[in-house]
Amino acid sequence: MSTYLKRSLETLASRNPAQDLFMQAVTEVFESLEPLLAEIPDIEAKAILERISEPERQIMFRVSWVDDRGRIQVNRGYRVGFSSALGPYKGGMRFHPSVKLDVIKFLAFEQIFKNSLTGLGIGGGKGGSDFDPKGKSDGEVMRFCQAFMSELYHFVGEDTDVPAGDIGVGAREIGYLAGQYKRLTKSFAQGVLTGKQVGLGGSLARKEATGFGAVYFAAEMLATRDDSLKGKNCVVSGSGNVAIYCARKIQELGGKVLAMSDSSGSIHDPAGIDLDIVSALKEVERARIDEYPKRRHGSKFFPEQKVWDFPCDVAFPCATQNELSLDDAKALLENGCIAVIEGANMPTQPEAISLLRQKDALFAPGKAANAGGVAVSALEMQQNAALQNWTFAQVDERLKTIMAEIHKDCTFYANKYRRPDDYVFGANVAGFLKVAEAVNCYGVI
Ligand code: NDP
Ligand code: 2IT
Repeated sequence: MSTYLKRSLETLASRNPAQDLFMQAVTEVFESLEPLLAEIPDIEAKAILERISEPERQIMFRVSWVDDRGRIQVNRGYRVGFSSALGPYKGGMRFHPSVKLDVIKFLAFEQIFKNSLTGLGIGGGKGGSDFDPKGKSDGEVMRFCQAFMSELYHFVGEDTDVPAGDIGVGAREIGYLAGQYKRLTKSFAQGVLTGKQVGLGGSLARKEATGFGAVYFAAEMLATRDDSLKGKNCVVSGSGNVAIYCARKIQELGGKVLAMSDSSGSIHDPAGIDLDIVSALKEVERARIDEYPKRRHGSKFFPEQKVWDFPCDVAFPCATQNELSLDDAKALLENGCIAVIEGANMPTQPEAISLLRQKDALFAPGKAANAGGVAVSALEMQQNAALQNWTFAQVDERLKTIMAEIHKDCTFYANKYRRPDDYVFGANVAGFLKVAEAVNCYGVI
């Protein structure tokens, strides 16, 4: 590793103690940049790595709210505006008990390069809270969202920072957040949040976009080996927004989804998962995945198993970070898996990625493969600004084109630097170069 890279990473680690996820995300990107450093001396001369790895702003705030039993609850809210080099901060908000600054920073950092890859003029940001929506009533979720936005509204705006959903934040939460924003600012300001319900100015196909996009990306990758998803056995981890629409598109393209999961375990259905049941359980009833076998003959729930334990051709991690370990990668490869496509953010551990690459399995990193969600968020911003509503087919067509372009960019840089099929390298370099150029053009700010 070059001394500049080494020094940058060491300084960052000492300045950000106990931020392992953030360091994991930065290390992967920085290591990809090694071959560029000699070629572009300005990266070091203009301190691009130092500037790109220090967030422009980080906001943390108290969120006090009252639960259904009249007790006062206190959570912590976050919003990290990492880079506005390419546009307003853009990225989701995560409500999950595991949320801490480290989580939000790694997500915001990844978002910079993902958003750059979309080519749509959006900077990188992320936010959230350690609030746990599980088991909360609708009224509790609403009061929490209102309290959260009562502080956040000072910092967001359609030209400054445009949040959206992530784990635990879907259209319901975005609606409550938008309502409070409207109440506090006395302005309709549709474009301040994306992922809204269609009736509130949301875009058709936003809900589907991340999952669909990941499968479009998978199709592009497989096509480079004259292959497709048709007839492929697939497993998809998670059963939330990304997982459900990933599984739907796999089925539409002729693949079979054999297993899905939630944090309590996995379901396996040899006849292929019935997504209407999963969707009813998860999107409507907010139930647990172990209910599935009660409604579907021949399927089974496995509390101790991950989806990677079931034989498949293609695997789609769509739940959370670091959910696919080295042992999981070994199990996948032993069972004949030929490709892993990340619907989630950073779900595959670095050692697992190395092994998959060594064994010539195709591997798509989240910042490329799951960029469809934020891309359609940007299309939502465009529709809001132009007071337009595009059809589902129009948005889906744009999404497909964007995913194909991202795939092309990744392979272009992978081939240019003689690292064929290295999508991690291709995505990091393609995403980085646009941001670096913009940072340089602004001068020292
Ligand atoms: P959801 O909240 O809709 O679903 C999350 C799913 O992952 C649930 O099945 C959940 O299970 C499972 N999960 C979450 N945390 C854990 C954990 N710590 N351990 C095990 N399982 C867990 O979120 P999304 O589908 O929106 O997000 C999934 C992933 O995709 C995240 O990594 C997110 O950052 C990423 N992503 C999301 C985008 C979007 O547009 N929503 C865009 C791009 C990436 P349980 O219900 O039991 O907690
Ligand atoms: O990780 C992500 O890209 C998201 N959660 C979606 C962000 C967005 O602004 O739509």
